[in-house]
Formats: sequence, C-alpha cells, structure tokens
Amino acid sequence: MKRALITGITGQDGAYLAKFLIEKGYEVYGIYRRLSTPNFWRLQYLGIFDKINLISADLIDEFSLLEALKISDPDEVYHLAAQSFVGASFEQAVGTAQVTGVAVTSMLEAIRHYNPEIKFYQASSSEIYGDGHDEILNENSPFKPSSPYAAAKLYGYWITRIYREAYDIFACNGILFNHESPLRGLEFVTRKISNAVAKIALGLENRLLLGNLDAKRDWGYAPDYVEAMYMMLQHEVPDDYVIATGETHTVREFCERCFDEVGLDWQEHVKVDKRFMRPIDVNFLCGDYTRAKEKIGWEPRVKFDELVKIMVREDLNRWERWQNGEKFPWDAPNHPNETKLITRTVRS
Ligand code: NAP
Ligand code: G4F
Repeated sequence: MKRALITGITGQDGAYLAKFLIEKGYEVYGIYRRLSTPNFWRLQYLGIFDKINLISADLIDEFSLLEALKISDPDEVYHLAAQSFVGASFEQAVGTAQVTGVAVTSMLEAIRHYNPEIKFYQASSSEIYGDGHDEILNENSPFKPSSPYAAAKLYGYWITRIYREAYDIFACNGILFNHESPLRGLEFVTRKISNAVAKIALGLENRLLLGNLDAKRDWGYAPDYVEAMYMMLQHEVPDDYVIATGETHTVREFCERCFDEVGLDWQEHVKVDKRFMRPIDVNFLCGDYTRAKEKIGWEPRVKFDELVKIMVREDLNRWERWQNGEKFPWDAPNHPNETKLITRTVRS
C-alpha cells in the first residue's frame, strides 16, 4: 500500500486530496498544527476524518517536518500548507515569506536527508505571474509577482526546481489557477459571495461588501485540481504544469451569476468597499493547460457556470439546515462579520 504525507490536510485542497488518495487505496498521513480550537471540519464534512493519520507539526519548525517524514515514511509528499490568502500577505509579509516560501526549503531539506526517493509536489500558484498580463498564460510565460504571497510562492517554485536539478529529487510544481468549492475558506471572493447570496436569499443578511469587481480569474473546481496533483507524481519524469480551465471571468460576473441562481439582482445588494481592495491587485489571470493535457492526460471537468451552481446550492442548503436546527461540521456560523474587521488603509 502506498503512503502519502499531505501538509495542509485541514485546508480545502488537503481535504479533497486526502479523500481522493484514500479512494485510490493510499494510507494517508496529514500534518496539522496545534490550534486552541481544532479545525477538522472539512475532513469531517467529507466523511474521512477517521481514515487519516494525523501528525502534529508546524511549517516554521523544520524538525517537526522531519519527524513527520519519519513517522509516515511516505512514497509521496504533497506540500499544500501555506499562508494562502493574498490579502493577508500584505498584512503579514514576513510571516508569509517564512510559511509560504522558506518552509518549502525546510520540507525539501527534510526529504533530502531522510529519503531523496520520495516524490514531492509543490503547491505553486498562478499568482506568480502577477499583474500586467492580458494573454493566456503557460509554463513559459514570465513571472512578475505582485504581492508578498506571490513572491513567497515564486521562491517556492524556484527552490523546487533547484532541488530537482541539483539533487535529482522527483519534484513537481503545480502552477494552479484559482480553484474553488463549498470547502473554500470564507475570506476568498467566490465563497464570500456564495455564502452571502445564500444568506440574502433566506433573509439572514441584506448586503455584500466587495473590493475590485473588475479583476478576472480563471476559476476551476478544487476536486478536479487535486487529481492533477496526483497525476503529476505518477508521470515518468518530474515537470511543472499549469492547471486551469482556459476561461476567465470578472468578479462582477461571478456575483451576477450567483445572484441569478437565487433569482435576485446583484446590483441591489452589492456595494464596493475600499477595505477589500489590495495595495496592488492582479487584474487578469487565464491559464493554458495544454502541457497537462498532453503529458499527464488532465483536463478540467467543471467550468464556471456549474461551479457557481455547486457553490450557491451548497451554501443555501447549509443555511437551510442550520435554520432547521441541524448540527453539522461547517465554518460559516463562526465566521466574523467582515464589516467589523479593520484592514490597512489602501494606497490612494
Ligand atoms: P487553505 O484552505 O488556506 O489551506 C492551507 C492549509 O495550510 C491549512 O491546512 C492550514 O492549516 C495550513 N497551514 C497554514 N499555516 C501553517 C503552518 N504554519 N503550519 C502547518 N500548516 C499550516 O488553502 P488551499 O486553497 O487548500 O490551497 C492549498 C495550497 O495551494 C496552498 O499552498 C495555496 O497557497 C496553494 N494554491 C491554492 C490555490 C487555490 O485557488 N485554492 C491556487 C494556487 C495555489 P489550518 O487549517 O490550521 O489553518
Ligand atoms: O478570492 P481571492 O482572494 O483569490 P486570489 O487573490 O486570486 O488568490 C487565490 O488564488 C491564487 C491562485 O491564483 C492562490 F494562489 C491563492 O492562494 C488564493 O487561493 O481574490 C480574487 C480576486 C482578487 O482580484 C481580489 O482583489 O477577487 C478580488 N476581490 C474583490 N472583492 C476580492 C474581494 N477578494 C476577496 N478575497 N474579498 C473581496 O471582498
């Protein structure tokens, strides 16, 4: 039986990947960090909490990563843990550099010392292309990061390539474009919208405050994307791959489609609030997944319209169950109202 170690198993991708690998017959280990309140809702939601071996470790403690390798003795490591929110990276730039950037080296060093035969997947990101593009992006497009998060991810991208070339480690970068699902964190724009739309439709809320409505993203479906991670590590040679849908839509369009889904007019509920604008934003992202299609046989199954339906219907369903007094693992009722959050002043 193959063994996999997933960092970030409590996050969106970690949970879906764990489910996928369990279904493939893997023994799955995941690292989680000690929190004052446990955060296993996604694993519970997918019904896999009892099927996973959990190891306590933190990305800023390299010895805990080495220890996690020794305990799990994996064939494959999927390195997904990170400070993954671009907005927060402007507020915690140093922490993001350590957790999202330098920790990739800690994990690769641990692999090099423990067992360099372990295959390694690095969760790279389309954010590394940065702002200023208007063309479809592939593995050869230039990188110009536009946030502390993107700079940290670009460091992670290069260190992964360096360990592949210098030490012959089977290490791949998945340059994943945005991918969403009902398990997405509530601070990301898609889930922020689908959750608010569900609440507005049920009369629990009336307005939704957003930032840059003109930003364009290539949004795919997270369960499709975790399969690509696995497929990269099964190929004969390690490489870097863009994973995307090849379609791009504005935040405004995402909003409009979500409100359409419940028969409401988005313009009656959405207001722009500069607290949700970033000091610099990436205004356009669209990915060309030709290499992934040709080399590992990956293609997206769910595209924009279906993604909107999946997300709005699931949030609606959850709030209805919640109104009926049902208890189930879920994040939204405990999420702070964003209007109470203070963000840094935006550059005018
Ligand atoms: P996510 O839901 O935010 O999950 C991040 C995970 O990292 C969580 O399990 C979190 O643990 C863990 N983590 C954060 N800091 C840690 C630390 N110091 N030590 C140990 N664990 C820590 O992110 P995601 O959407 O699943 O994304 C997975 C990866 O892909 C990330 O690296 C992200 O940057 C990258 N990526 C995501 C997308 C996307 O569109 N989703 C696109 C490109 C790349 P807690 O649960 O304890 O917070
Ligand atoms: O949903 P977002 O926060 O995702 P973003 O910044 O694209 O980053 C996500 O995708 C990356 C891959 O490209 C990952 F690497 C990263 O880890 C993360 O998963 O914002 C999307 C767009 C941005 O342009 C943002 O400015 O939506 C715009 N936006 C407008 N109003 C908003 C809001 N974003 C958020 N989070 N909240 C708003 O109210």
